[in-house]
Amino acid sequence: MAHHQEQDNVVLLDFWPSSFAMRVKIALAEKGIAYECKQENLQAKSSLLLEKNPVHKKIPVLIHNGKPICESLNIVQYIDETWNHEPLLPPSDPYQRSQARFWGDYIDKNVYSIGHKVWTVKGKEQEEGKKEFIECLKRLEGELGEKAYFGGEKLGYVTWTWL
Ligand SMILES: N[C@@H](CCC(=O)N[C@@H](CS)C(=O)NCC(=O)O)C(=O)O
Repeated sequence: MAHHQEQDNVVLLDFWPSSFAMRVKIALAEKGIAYECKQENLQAKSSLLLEKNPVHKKIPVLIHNGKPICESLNIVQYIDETWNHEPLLPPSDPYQRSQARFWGDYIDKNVYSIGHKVWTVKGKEQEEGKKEFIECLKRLEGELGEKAYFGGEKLGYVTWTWL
């Protein structure tokens, strides 16, 4: 079932290898939203990107009927509130919602920065990075436990992908 409404114009400024953009694409796919995906060249950013995200000048940016929404987790929440079928955040449980946002934030503060460290430095610092990365993955494994997804039986707000 497509949930695209005639009056909705949805554009995503994307960079295909980006994990931040991927979580937005996962949310749009879960909701069945039709959208136009525009690839950015981050070495030569489009004037559309600079206009729609003048603060950070980063992808992903969702442009819904001309209005920009920036920062991937913020975008996922916007998608969840705008197309509220198949909720990603549990609508009736503020505690569960807080936990999902906590782990989304944990991933942003740890997984990306530590992973980046492992790939961009060498020697002792890289070894430290590897240790930190394993600790971080163990922490996430612990939270996931026996559940199919973070937060339970269904895919929700907390997702992460590496290429
Ligand atoms: N906190 C941002 C991070 C987005 C981000 O780091 N985007 C990168 C690509 S993966 C980017 O656009 N970099 C361009 C730049 O920093 O100039 C989010 O969650 O959306």
